[in-house]
Amino acid sequence: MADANKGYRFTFGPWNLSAGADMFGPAVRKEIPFSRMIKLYKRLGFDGVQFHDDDVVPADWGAAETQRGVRRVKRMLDNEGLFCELVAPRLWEHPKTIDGAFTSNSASDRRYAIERSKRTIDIGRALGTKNLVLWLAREGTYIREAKDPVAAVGAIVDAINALLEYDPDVRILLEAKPNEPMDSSYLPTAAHMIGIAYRTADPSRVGVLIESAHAILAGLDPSEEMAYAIWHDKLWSVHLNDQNGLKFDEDKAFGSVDLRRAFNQVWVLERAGYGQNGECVGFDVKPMRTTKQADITKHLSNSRQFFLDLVDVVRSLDGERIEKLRRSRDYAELERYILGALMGRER
Ligand code: 3MF
Ligand code: MG
Repeated sequence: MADANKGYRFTFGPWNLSAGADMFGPAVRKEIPFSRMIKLYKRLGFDGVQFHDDDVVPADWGAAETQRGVRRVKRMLDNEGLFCELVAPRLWEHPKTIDGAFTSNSASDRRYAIERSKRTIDIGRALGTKNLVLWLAREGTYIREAKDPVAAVGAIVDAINALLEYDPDVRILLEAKPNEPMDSSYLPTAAHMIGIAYRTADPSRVGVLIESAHAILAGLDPSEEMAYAIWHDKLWSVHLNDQNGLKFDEDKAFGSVDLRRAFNQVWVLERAGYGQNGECVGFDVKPMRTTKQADITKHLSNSRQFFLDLVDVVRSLDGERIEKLRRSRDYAELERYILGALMGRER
């Protein structure tokens, strides 16, 4: 049977099915309980789930309760034939993370962040994944003088080392974002993160998850960042989505703003064999606030379908022809060929 996912494995986290609350207004749809949400994955063509620690069990639960709760979620995944791709400690909502997590000026708050990350590693292991994602949401400042930006880099490396030491099998995937919620984030791009990965206690266990919109917010082409990480063997997951210029983080459906830019990402991923070592194609997309309850999954199924359609386009291209155009330096003709293929008018 032909593989409907064309050799890729697709994932998303529960927050992708949000109820529509934003900075300016409350929820406009019903929250979908996880027990119902989990049934949607396979139906939508998805294979695995991404979790924040508190998507699995509340952050304030004690050890025994947590263990039981995690086992319950593992059983739910097993029953649906799903796997857990990654877990991420939500280090940006708790009162102890107001001033940042690993870079907070408060030593006891820094300790909280490390303990919470260790607990998240345990949750991940019980769910069958070694992948811990660190989105360093509040590691940054509203004003330069609030923290020492040089020491902050060291504090992040120290925290990563503490986690690498805590679990000799854990793999840490750093997710960069240049701003929001902070005015200015430490380690604003995937390339910054790859830089510090080499300075950790075990560089082979530190990589990145690249989100398209986060690269765009940094003024970069996501496919460029992905290619850079791939060269380092450090592109271990992605959050594909789209972003219309420099504004708030929109998490629009993949390919919905700039189809060429989406194609470039698929071109880079597909040609590099992304996914062949178990990497997943994750999406970080939000339904538009106007979306009705019944249409709540369309941004996800569309994102997956746009990705698969772009895979078809990449696979349909004539490699010989591209090589010839490269050799003759006829990039105008190469551009015509690619755009023609994207419009279904290949000539
Ligand atoms: C923030 C994000 C987050 C992270 C997620 C996992 C809602 O801009 O992109 O998604 O990806 O918290 O670290
Ligand atoms: Mg993300």
